[in-house]
Amino acid sequence: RRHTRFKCDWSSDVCSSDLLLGRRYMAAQSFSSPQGKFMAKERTFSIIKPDATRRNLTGAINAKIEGAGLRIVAQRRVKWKQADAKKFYAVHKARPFYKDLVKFMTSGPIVIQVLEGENAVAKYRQVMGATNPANAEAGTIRKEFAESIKANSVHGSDSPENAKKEIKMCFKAKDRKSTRLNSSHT
Ligand code: IDP
Ligand code: MG
Repeated sequence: RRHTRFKCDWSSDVCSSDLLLGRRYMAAQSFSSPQGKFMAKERTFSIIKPDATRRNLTGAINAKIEGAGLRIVAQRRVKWKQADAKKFYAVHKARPFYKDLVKFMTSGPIVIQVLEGENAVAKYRQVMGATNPANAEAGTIRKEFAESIKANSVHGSDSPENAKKEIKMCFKAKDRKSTRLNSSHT
């Protein structure tokens, strides 16, 4: 094996070897809450979309994420090429908004993230709010920040299975070559 294995404290901020080693560690990890309670840990994949980075809302959105008790364990600002967006949203290929969505997601920089916490997938969907900001609940990211049903500021995985796929798709290859995640920040 070419990668280094790092000693992992599951209550700590970042465990890079988890990301690097992939699925093996993704499933049944757990961590301690600040109160010392043993909790089931889950990860989800998040994107801060171009409409939000353009308006300098990365920090405001991250504050919502952290305020909900989710931990940002990986984060990178990137600009997607057409092929990246097409691949990521391939499930929506047949939908009438697909082309426009790909164009939007490549219109500016995005911030890709891995969020971790108890029930992270469902919790983040709740913090995001409904796809259409007009239908989103008060206090959600989309209600407060989204511009439209398309430019709705954030993406969040819709199931733990898709979270794993999306994290692998967006982080693995690049981060294997990177040392950026190779520290625990504790
Ligand atoms: P989600 O992001 O809430 O999971 P999806 O139905 O998975 O919503 O759609 C993916 C993304 O496609 C949305 O977040 C939004 O950016 C875009 N989208 C969804 N529905 C429409 C639409 O009716 N018109 C334009 N864009 C849409
Ligand atoms: Mg979706």
